[in-house]
Amino acid sequence: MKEEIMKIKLNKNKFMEDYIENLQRITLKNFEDTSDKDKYFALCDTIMERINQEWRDCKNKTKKTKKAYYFSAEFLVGRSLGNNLINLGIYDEVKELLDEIDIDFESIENFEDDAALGNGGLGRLAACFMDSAASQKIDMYGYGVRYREGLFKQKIENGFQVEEGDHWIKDGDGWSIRVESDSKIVKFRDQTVKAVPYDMPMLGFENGQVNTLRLWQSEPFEEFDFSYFNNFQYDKAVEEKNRAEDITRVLYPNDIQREGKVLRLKQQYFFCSASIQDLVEKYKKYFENDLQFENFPKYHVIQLNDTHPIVAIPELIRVLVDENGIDFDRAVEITKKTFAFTNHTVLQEALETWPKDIMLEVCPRCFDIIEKINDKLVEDFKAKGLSEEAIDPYRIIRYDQIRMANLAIVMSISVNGVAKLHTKILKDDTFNHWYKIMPEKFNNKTNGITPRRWLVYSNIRLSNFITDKLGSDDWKYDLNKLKELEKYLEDDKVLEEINQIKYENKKDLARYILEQENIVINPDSIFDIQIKRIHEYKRQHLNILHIINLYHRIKKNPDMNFYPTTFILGGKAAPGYFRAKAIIKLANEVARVINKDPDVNKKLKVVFIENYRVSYGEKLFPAADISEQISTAGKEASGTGNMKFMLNGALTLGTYDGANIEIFEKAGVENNYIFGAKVEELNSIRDSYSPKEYYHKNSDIKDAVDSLVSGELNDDNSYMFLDIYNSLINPQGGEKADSYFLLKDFEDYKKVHEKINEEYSDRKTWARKALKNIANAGYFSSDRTILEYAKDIWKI
Ligand code: GPQ
Repeated sequence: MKEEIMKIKLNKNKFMEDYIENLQRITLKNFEDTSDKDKYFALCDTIMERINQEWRDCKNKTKKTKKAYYFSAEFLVGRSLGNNLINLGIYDEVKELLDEIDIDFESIENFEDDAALGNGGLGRLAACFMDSAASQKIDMYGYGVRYREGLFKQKIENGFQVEEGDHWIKDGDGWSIRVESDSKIVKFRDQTVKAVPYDMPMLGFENGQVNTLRLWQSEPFEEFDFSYFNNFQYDKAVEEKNRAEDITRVLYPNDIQREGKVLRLKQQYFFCSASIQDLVEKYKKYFENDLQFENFPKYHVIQLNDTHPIVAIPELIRVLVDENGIDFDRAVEITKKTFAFTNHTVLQEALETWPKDIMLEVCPRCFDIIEKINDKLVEDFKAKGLSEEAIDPYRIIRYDQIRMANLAIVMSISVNGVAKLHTKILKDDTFNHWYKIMPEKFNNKTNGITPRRWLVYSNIRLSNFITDKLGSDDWKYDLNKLKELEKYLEDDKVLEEINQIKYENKKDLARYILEQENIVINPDSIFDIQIKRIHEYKRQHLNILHIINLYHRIKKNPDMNFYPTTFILGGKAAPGYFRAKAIIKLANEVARVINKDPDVNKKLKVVFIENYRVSYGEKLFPAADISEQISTAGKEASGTGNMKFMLNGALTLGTYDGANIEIFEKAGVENNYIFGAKVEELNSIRDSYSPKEYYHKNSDIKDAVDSLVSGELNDDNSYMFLDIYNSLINPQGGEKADSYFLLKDFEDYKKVHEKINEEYSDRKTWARKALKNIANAGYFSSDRTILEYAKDIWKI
């Protein structure tokens, strides 16, 4: 690996010359008069110029080899400046150069808005995969949507979440190239639009590889209808333009939950159609003299990131049949060899089904094609002697609903889950009927994260420490090398250094939180952090209920032995998810009450981070002592935040769920804090579970739950706290009480917190556990994950 390393050679004088020139060219101002924002954009330009040649070389590679195409409705890239400099190997040099002309790198970095083109884990995984594929020199193209508005910005007003728009490119986009000439026409039943690609370079880590993330933007097919304009019908003239632009105007802000809206299917069909046309067109050009569509799968594998891009399957068939004269059965055979499907959750509400009438409204030809596939499937099952009832779970269309996952499973070479337990549940339960008849398709690919963004860039102190201790930075290319850090497990000086690094990071975070949230926190306290989308299955309310009870206990017993702790929570709720918003209000209200109480606020602090996002995460992960991963067992497919914490030396406080289990396996259960019921136990008690029993038997549970309705906490008459209370022990309208088993796990959670609180004061033992986690985080590099996809599924 190391031989291939190719930092771009930085000609410092030329870089500065170009930079100043760019700055003046784009602003028409003298250097002294340019703003920080100008300086940021000029820096983007100067970097883009430097990667242009390698990017072109990578795009125009003439080798006829198989390539992977990652189709995803979400790519949660975050900021690119720092990461690109890191991957080019010129981060320190550029920082110094800027310093010489009195430009503070950090302040111009803050002018970059996060590219928040995703909701959470699924979108961030896609971004980590782009980094890793380029870093592993795997030819993988990302295909997605260029939303004008990314995920909403979260404001906290009086403790409530308020959503604001995120027009992330209003001042420009320093990292994309508009490739007008590659535009495609996308036809819907009622409208025709132009899909214009914006290409973002995806840089490999110091290896000269530049892959492409191609994001499509919807524009009117004809810019302006002058016939209306000339007739003084201005409104009508712009109407079509708006209707076209609507398609990629905004990212749907639901994590997990799907929304059966026409516009959402339009978005999906829009980017899938443009991408498929792009591939077929290039293929035809490439193999002009020897065009055989049978060979299409020899050169293409399309990985479907969950159900969102599945409509690409009928679209490929449509393009082959309708536009290239291929016979239907042949087109189906070609398509079946091209796609692979990743599932990211077992929660039923995420498995997309589209009503027939919506699909007919958006892309009627795709419905035809799906119907044909379904008819053939049903016919085959009947020929094998299956009863109507036995066929039901396999039907792609049932009761006029199109079950996208079933379509993907039938039409793919591979179906994978994202952590061992998750894949097991897919096989045993969610897709068991499929697994029984096609076991060979099912496989696991445990998720990973890119160590460049999540350690090299965001935790410079720890990164330098590792390089220093290992005597080289080879670990950045092969994260398994971190294992060698284990030789320091008994080295007191090194353990002390680890604590010192964490302490410095905590001081940085404390400063940042004071700036951003106006809350003072103590870097000598335990930093216990839960950051992720807000969802009942992730159980932020378990965390908060525990904090409430802890607060009461400290208040009652001020001399109680207790290591000061700062609980930090952050995350966005889907705008229409009332209970998730209630959880945010609860966190803020508990923070308000506790932080102003002089009896406890030396020992206990609670912070709800406003607008948690990738760039805020980069400051939080390095500063955590405890990583809260407390989902109901079986519900979190994998989790990836858990891996970011581990890599940065936090200990996991977690349930036996998702990739937590693999973290415990690698780093040792004794070096983490495990609690709660396992999935088998929950399955066995699901029907008999009575949360009320736990409530009545355990006074701490009762204390915490009652505080939701006692008047101690104020929800400003929103009835939000009552809603949470009801969900736990007084279910309304057919809902099941405490379906995420908070009360069942509460006591165990409380005990494990007590253990943490006690053990934290043994600083040396703690550092040893942290080191054990860091040293064993290598497996969770997305380099490993992407290599597994390439080898096992893509065969490239
Ligand atoms: N995930 Cl289906 C999302 O972030 N959004 C979704 O729509 C679906 C899944 C997450 C999942 O909840 C996490 O457990 C995974 O770690 C993550 O996908 C990446 O696989």
